[in-house]
Amino acid sequence: MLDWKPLYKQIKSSERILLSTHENPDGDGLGSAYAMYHYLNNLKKDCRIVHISELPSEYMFFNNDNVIETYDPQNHDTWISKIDLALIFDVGDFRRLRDIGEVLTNNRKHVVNIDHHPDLSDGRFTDNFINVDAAATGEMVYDFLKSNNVKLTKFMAEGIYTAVMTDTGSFCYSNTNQKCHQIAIESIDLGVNTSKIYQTVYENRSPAQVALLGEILNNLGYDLDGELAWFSISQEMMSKVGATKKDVDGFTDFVRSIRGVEVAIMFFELNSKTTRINFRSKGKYVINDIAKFFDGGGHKFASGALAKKELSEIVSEVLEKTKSSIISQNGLMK
Ligand SMILES: [Mn+2]
Repeated sequence: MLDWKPLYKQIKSSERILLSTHENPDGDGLGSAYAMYHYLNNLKKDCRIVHISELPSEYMFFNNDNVIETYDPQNHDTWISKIDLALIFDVGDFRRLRDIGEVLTNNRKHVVNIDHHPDLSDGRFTDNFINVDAAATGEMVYDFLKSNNVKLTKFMAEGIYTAVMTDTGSFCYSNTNQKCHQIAIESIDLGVNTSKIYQTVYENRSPAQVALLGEILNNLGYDLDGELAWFSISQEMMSKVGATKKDVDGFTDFVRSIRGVEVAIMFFELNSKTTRINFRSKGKYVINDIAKFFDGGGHKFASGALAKKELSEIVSEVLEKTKSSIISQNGLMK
């Protein structure tokens, strides 16, 4: 169990507090910040949620009261220069704060990292609250609030529930624990409309996204008797169907769901020199050390990396590395 007292003290002695998460935010980062915002708001703190990316359309329900802002230097730099504290959720890597991170560093701000990703020991965080056993950062926000005997409100529960739902694949992935279900129980008790959140987040696919899924399913690669499956998304495929960057979300999980597949890998060509790699494992093989080898990181069974290499080149390197890792892990199991 983490000792949350230092964070509580820090919050108590702070007036202006910034809340943020990583670029291309997901339900966990957004929901964690949202839940914490409502707690701080109840304490009458001058707090703002400012993200580097725009709020994705499926998370618009977090913004009914217009509390979520997209970073704009003219609008935010002066305010950020005066904050007492920044709380950063689920970021994985300080660099994923982009320009917000630069402003915080340049102003020597007290920046607290609250995260369930392993610590990358980036010295730019003043304090780290890390729990790699938490299914979601939202679970950690729940722990923090509970350890301070805070009575959850419906708003806080909405944020925490969304965080846990999205990071556990709707309470299905292997990281799902008892507390996730406890959070669901409390959220329903507080009147959170859980099926509405599910629909808004997941049943909201664009036709371009489905067309892109069709393309990748026609070009899946398999190896190691079907335990390994992978696919590539080129910029050409993207423009053919009119897809955008965020349309690829969830594809790796989908490919992992194929019978017999233990590890799924996505190669996503961001431009001619950069490829994003996503690794997903069903749990038989650990894959974050492979991501680490390519300068990335993440959880044991869900990780990623950003390679400064062109698509075709990195595909063969990663496949080779992954195959030898799976074979050696198999050897250890015997
Ligand atoms: Mn997360």
